[in-house]
Amino acid sequence: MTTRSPSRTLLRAAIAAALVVAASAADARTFRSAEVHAKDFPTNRAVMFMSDELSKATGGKDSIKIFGDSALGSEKDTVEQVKIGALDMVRVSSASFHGIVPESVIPSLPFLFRDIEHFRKTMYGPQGEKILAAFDKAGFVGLALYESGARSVYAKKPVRTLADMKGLKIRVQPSDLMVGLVSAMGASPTPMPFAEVYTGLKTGLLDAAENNYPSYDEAKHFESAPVFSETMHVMTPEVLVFSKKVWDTLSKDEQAAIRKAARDSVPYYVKLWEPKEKDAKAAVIKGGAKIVPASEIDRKAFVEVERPVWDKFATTPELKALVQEIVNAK
Ligand code: GTR
Repeated sequence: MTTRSPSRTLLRAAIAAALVVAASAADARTFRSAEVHAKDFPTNRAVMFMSDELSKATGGKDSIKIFGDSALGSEKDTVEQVKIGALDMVRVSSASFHGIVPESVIPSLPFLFRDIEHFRKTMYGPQGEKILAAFDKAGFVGLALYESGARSVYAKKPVRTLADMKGLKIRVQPSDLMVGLVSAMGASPTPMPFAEVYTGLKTGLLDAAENNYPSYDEAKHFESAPVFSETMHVMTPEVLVFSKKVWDTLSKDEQAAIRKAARDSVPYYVKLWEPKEKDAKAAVIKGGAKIVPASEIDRKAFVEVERPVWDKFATTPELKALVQEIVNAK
């Protein structure tokens, strides 16, 4: 007489269940993305939104996991990982691509944009599309640009004139353009990753840095560099890129779903960014920072010394034409 052992039935059921999980796990993809900011920062939240949209569009198959707070390294490190396909995606400042994608330099030309409207019209329009498309030949898929406000100088002392910049040891993003930009102001640039700036300022290795209000607040740079002078010298966009190596393994439908989710994250991001800038400004003032308003900056003199920087970095006829297109956009 053979009796079916209950433990064998259970085992079968368990194996069957495991196979179902394995099958869907093989199909499902969780793309890994890197980020230097903390979880609630607008760039991070925009990619979380993108992940939800992507998941909806693929019936729960694809999603994105973000490694924030520079957990996977500096922006330069993570861009290299994306290049070789060790990492699927990254959200960085487009300054991290200055040495890799020549077109990415253009929106970082000092004093290029007249205001945020001019930035939006061009960077969320045809010129932004051109810049994103240019990532392709460098082995990346450019998915979206996001505004990042204007970057300004902060130090222990106010900066109103070029004389105030003279000899200032100032941290810049690792980019030749950023080195050229602050050198033209008479300061002494030190390129270093974002995560190291807090200690650099604290120990006195640096006198100053430059960034927007939300980063100044988040990274607590105001503790050691409590005077924020609204020089507003550059409006470098953030960029979201996918690894071309990984991209080429995806189906056309998946690629389209990723592109759409990234695109749809832009208006979502802008809605978060606007109040974030205001809240961050209020928070740093509360934390003891002093603001030198834009009206007190000798902007004309700053603009003048930066003109040669445009010629130095917009070198080819194509790049010059892109600059003209942006300048002419009304
Ligand atoms: C921020 C930007 C970061 C990072 C940082 C920096 O504004 O969001 O991606 O580039 O600046 O200065 O390193």
